Amino acid sequence: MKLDIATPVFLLAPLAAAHGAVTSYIIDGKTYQGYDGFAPATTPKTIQFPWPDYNPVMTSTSPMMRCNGGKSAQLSATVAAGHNVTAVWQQWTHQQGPVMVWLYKCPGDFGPTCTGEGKGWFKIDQMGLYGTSLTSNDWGTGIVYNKKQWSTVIPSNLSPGNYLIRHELLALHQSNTPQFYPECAQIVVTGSGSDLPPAEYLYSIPTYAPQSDPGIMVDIYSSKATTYTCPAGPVWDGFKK
Ligand SMILES: *[C@@H]1O[C@H](CO)[C@@H](O)[C@H](O)[C@H]1NC(C)=O
Ligand SMILES: [Cu+2]
Repeated sequence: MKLDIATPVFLLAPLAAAHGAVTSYIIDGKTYQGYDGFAPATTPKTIQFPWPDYNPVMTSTSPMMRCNGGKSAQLSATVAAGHNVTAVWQQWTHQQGPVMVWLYKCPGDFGPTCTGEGKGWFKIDQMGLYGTSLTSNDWGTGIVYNKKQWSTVIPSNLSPGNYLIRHELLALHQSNTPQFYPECAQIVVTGSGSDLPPAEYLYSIPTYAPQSDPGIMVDIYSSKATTYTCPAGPVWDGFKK
């Protein structure tokens, strides 16, 4: 390949620095700093699994899909069922594609036995297209673009215990080139609830859907569709009671 010497290096650098990741969480007014993927040597202990950089995961089958590479964190945050977890992105640059928020109930303690293995992931929140044009900014990720935040209610009757919470942005701005941005954190859900979704709402990550899923492999520019269906099905209705 011929080097284009007319392209100054400073114009290339921002491309690498674009995209985004969840960088902190807010629960009941308290901020929990996330992992700093750019200063791993000095990052303090966090509730968030480590992630390498702001770059996307490019295939739904990648091991990076689960938690952007991280496997554990040193801390956890407590949240009462019925309260909100707000994820914060220091930066986010895309406006087409869904937001999906997932939970995974640990069999016991956090750590090596709670890395999100097996068919235990379920959605508690999602927003795809809320308008009628795929090329518009009327998407969940468009809201994240504007607010740099996403708030999700922990279902009020959710069974208490140790959970991983996984925030996933699926960017669809490049035709048939989906970009996934998943990050995970450790939360302790309190309360006296007993709900967990039935088996048909549980997924392994990877792979909750093939790369060919119509909610993943999308050309928003040539598609005539006026609706969009998130991959991996709906949020369980039982949570909305
Ligand atoms: C909790 O999150 C929901 C969903 O985004 C939002 O409607 C609600 O205003 C939030 N509540 C608080 C107290 O922030
Ligand atoms: Cu990007």
